[in-house]
Amino acid sequence: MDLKNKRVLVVGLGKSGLSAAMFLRKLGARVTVSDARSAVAFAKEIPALLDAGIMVESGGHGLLTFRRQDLIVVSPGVPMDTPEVRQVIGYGMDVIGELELASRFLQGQVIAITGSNGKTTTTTLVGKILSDGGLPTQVGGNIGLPVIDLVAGSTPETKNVLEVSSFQLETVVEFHPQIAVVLNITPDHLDRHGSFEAYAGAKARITERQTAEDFLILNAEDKPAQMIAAKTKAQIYWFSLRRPIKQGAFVHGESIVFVPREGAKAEPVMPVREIGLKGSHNVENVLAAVCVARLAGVAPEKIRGSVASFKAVEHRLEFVRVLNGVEYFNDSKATNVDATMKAVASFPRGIHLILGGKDKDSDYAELASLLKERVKAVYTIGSAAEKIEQQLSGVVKMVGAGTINIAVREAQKAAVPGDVVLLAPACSSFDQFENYEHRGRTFRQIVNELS
Ligand code: UMA
Repeated sequence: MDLKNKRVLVVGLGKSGLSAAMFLRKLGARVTVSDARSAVAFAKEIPALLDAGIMVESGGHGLLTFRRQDLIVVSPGVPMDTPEVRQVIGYGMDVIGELELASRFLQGQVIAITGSNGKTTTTTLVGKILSDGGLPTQVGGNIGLPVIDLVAGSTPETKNVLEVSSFQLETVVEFHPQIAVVLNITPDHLDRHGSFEAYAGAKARITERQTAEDFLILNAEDKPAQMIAAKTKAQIYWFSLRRPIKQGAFVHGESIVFVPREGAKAEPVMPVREIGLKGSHNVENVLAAVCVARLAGVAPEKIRGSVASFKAVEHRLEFVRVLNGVEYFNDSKATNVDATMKAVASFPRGIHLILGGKDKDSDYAELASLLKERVKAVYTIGSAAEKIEQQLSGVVKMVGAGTINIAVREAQKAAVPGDVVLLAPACSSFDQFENYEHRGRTFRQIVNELS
């Protein structure tokens, strides 16, 4: 892809946009970035962009800025139905995302991992197993490091382990992972995609360019994943918590086993009890990681050691502290209803649950039976509080806390030894925080200051 002297517009000046703009400029493109936020928000970035010869438009997207371009690169957070974007697509202009741009330059093997929940844990775990196994490995994508930033360090031998989101997959064209994983598909981001079908359709694009030489790893217990199986040309490896699998990984008695091809003997990999992560959803994440690692050539004994020494990723059911016999867990990354259900299901009872944030057209009533069974009280925060209180009224005790600070303090007052205080909010964080990491850090800090 020769971009020298080509006009390229980068839409959105977050992590992806900044990296994409600098990368494109190095390729000799004439780059403009456009962001809806005002210039004040970019006080740090603007001088470096101008020094690099990049034009900056802030405070909104000008329609004319979009018109005279050879290529438009949109950030994942910019919806494809943004009027300016929709209009240029209508004119037949090339509109791609940062993942697509990066994948045109990335060398080596691409291992792409998507799913509504478990992406970051599985991506981190796969990265660890492969690098412990001596393979040259890089990890990036939705996990927080734009894929563009992996290009410079990639060689034909590199294993690029990428967490990919529905937002990124929406704008792929040639993106072609040699190993793709779909962990699960449950409702999320319905405010952005419009319907569950559109969301699942975006996820399915992970396998669109795969051929019979490639591998697609799917969850045998997940119905939408089965629909993807019908569409792919890749060789399918299944994983299951509940049943034996002909080709893939499953739990057999107390152990994880892997069947390398249909008809072959199952290889023992490791006892389930050696997994140092909470919850059965994390066993699924390990099963998927085992499939990837075996397909990448890592020996079962090596996988066992890497998995056993793997600890929870920050903000994913992360243990914070125990105080007066009460355990505090930070699952700020539980940004949808399904993730919250998985977090709640990881503790038998006595849970004080902090719920709320920015709503994504979610249905919180789905939590009702699990909350009845295991949760002592819900503490609502953020702009979704009222909707949550309405949808779950009469199910469990509700405390309208408003902020995370009040929620933690109210939960501390009510909790008795043996209880758990759990931040698993089922919403995004953008109403009160910069992102879910900021929310998780705030929770941790408040908890660590409790006495
Ligand atoms: N913006 C516009 N116009 C718009 C919308 C947004 O200009 O119409 C601007 C905003 O003002 C802001 C910028 O776009 O300045 C933000 O861009 P972005 O939201 O794409 O954020 P990045 O910092 O580039 O981060 C993105 C991913 N964010 C999203 O998908 C929302 C990060 O995933 C990812 O880590 C990063 O790229 C690197 O790949 C975060 C996320 O929340 C963790 N992902 C969602 C999830 O996991 O549920 C999908």
